Amino acid sequence: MKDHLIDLINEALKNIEKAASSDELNDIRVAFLGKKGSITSIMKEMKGLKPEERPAFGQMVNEAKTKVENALEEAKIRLEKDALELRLKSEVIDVTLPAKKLKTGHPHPCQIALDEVERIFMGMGYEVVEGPEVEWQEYNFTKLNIPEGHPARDEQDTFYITDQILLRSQTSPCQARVMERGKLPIRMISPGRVFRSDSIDATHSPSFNQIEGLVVDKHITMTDLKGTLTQFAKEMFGKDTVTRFRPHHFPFTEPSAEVDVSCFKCGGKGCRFCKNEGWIEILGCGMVHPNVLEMCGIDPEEYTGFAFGVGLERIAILKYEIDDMRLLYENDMRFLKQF
Ligand code: 2NM
Repeated sequence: MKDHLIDLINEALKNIEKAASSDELNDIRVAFLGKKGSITSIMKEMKGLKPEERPAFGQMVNEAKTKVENALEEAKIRLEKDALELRLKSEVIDVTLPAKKLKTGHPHPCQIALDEVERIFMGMGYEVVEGPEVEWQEYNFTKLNIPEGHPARDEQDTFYITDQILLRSQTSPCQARVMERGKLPIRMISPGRVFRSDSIDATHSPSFNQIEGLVVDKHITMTDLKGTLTQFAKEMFGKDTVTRFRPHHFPFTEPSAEVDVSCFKCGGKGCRFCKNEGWIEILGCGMVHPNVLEMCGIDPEEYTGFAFGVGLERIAILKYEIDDMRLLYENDMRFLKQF
C-alpha cells in the first residue's frame, strides 16, 4: 500500500511537470486529490491495516497530499510566468519607430486676422458683440440713417427675404441694437458675416466678413477716432505704420473718412504691392451721425461717437499677401496648409 502511494505521488508529479495549461493542472488535481481522486481514495483502504499502523499511514497520505498540492502550486506559478513572458515577447513595442503623424487642423487665415483684431481692440477696452445675420430692414437701414429710397437699399445690392427682412449688408445693425439697449458709454466691435449681391471676382464675394467698431461717450471727438485707428494700424501692420484720412461719404457718419496706411512692404516709397501709391486703403470711418444716435435712443446733444468698418478678408489678404480673395473661400488644403 505504501508502494502504491509512492507510485501515485510519482505519477502525479510527473503529470504536473508535463502539464501545459492551468486546465490540465486542474484535471490532475481532480484525478489525484478530488473527492474520488486516487490519493484521496487510498484513505479508504486503511481498514485493511492494523490499528497501530493507521496513524503513520494517515500521516503519509497527508504528506503526499501536501507534496502534490505544493507541486501544483509551483506549476501554476511557472505556467503564469511562461504565459506572461510569451505575451511580452509577442507584444513588444519598438519605441524607436517614427510616430504616426496626427493631422491636426489650425485656424483659417481669416480667423487668425480676426483673433488679432479682437486682441488689439480688447486691449483698448472694447467688448466683442455678435448679432443676427438675418435682420430687420429697420436695423440694417432705417436706424442707420439710410431712409427708404436710398440707393444703398436697392434690391440689386441686398438679399431680401421679405420686404421687412433681409440678410444684413453690414454688421452695424448689431451696433444699433447695443445703442438701443441704452447702456452708456459704449466701446464695442462687431465682427461677422455680411451679404451683398456682388458677383465673385478676385476682390468681391456675395458673402464676406466685416468688423465694425463703435464708441459712444460724452466728449468723443474726431481726435479720438484718429488716435484709435492709428494705434490699431500700428499694432496690426507694424509700429512704423503711418495713417492718412481722406474725406469720404457714408450715410451713418458725418464727417466720414477712408483710411489708408503707409505701405508696409516699401514703407511708402511705392512698390508693386501698393501699386506705386505708397498707401493702402484699409477701412472706412466717421463720427456717428446725430440722426443715428437719435434713432437709437441716444441724445446727440449729450453724447457723440465714432464708428468704423473693416473688411476681414481685406486685412487677411494684406497681412498674408494673398492676391485673390477666392483662395480664402475655396478650402484648398494646398493653400490653407501654408498658414
Ligand atoms: C463703416 C464706415 C463708417 C459704422 C457706423 C456704425 C453705426 F452703427 F454707428 F452707425 N457702425 N459702423 C461705419 C461707419 C461703418 O464701414 C466701412
